[in-house]
Amino acid sequence: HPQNACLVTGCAGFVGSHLTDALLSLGFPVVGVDIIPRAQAANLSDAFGNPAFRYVEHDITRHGVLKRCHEEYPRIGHVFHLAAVVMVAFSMEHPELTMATNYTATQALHAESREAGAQAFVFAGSAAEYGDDPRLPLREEYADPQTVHNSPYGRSKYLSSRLMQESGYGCSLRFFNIFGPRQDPSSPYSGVVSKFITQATAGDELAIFGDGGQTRDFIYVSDVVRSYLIAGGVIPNPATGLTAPLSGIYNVGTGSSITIRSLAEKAIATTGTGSSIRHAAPRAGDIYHSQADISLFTQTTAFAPQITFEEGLRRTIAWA
Ligand code: UD2
Repeated sequence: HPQNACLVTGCAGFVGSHLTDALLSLGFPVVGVDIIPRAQAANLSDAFGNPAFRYVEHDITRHGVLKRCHEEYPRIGHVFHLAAVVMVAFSMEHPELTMATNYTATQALHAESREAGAQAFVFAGSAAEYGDDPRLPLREEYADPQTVHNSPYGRSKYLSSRLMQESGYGCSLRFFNIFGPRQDPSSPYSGVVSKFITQATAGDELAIFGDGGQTRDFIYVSDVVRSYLIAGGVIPNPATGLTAPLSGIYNVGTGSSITIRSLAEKAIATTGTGSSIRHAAPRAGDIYHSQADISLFTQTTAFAPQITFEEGLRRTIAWA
């Protein structure tokens, strides 16, 4: 297998860079595609030290991504497509750019990968595909053509996941709330774990939007990476012992959730800085509860998250 290269789009991002590192350490040649200039790709500092890594600065809305990557490695067997407009609020102001990036470019890369005979195609889906569905825990079939999506982001991810389902080629992993080292805390829409850790470490106030009773299903990034490796057929599926790519749509989370209030308390207790908590207005468009039903992925792959929330929090704080 080491001759069969992997493609990771969005390789400079939070999850993409961890996935890139994992593939390289398994001995795979990796072509990474990202829109940001090489000099700004700080998350890839380990990857850049590995001669099996090739970086391609490319906007995925431009045609022929795979063709360009074939100039680096002619045999790409596993495509991991993570590049996207990731900020939900930004997607509200830029619906066309979001659709072009998250859907049209996915359609093109999916078709290109299939035609080129890549054995695996794994897409980064999202819990946002369920909109505000109150039926918890969320099951894959709940997202359907009648689902009202809260954002172009959610809509674009849903339409893309359907491409994998309808064609029978490739799979979509619908991730719930991912956290861990390298998640950027600096934007107003950054993930709550990275924001709370930054605030607690600095001894600043933590701002809970609303009453803090809202819940999320948080999954640590190394568990997410393992789900990609199994789904992409690069490590054996523990349920079957076979190294074979998946097709279809699967939720990936832990299957349990915690409140934002308890997250804030844990962040303060773990950093030990004695930050206080303040309540701010609820964030517009927020959903209240979110929790994955992961039984389909668990049955298919015997997947179980290995990192507890507390352990993930400690590791993220140690990195921050
Ligand atoms: C996550 C994803 C988003 C999309 C969505 C689908 C992240 C970073 N975002 O959004 O891309 O897939 O799920 O449902 O994973 N909060 C505070 N204080 C803060 C920041 C956040 O109280 O300083 C609250 C916020 O109001 C929300 C919760 O924490 O209730 C989680 O917020 P988030 O932005 O981390 O993630 P979420 O679930 O809105």
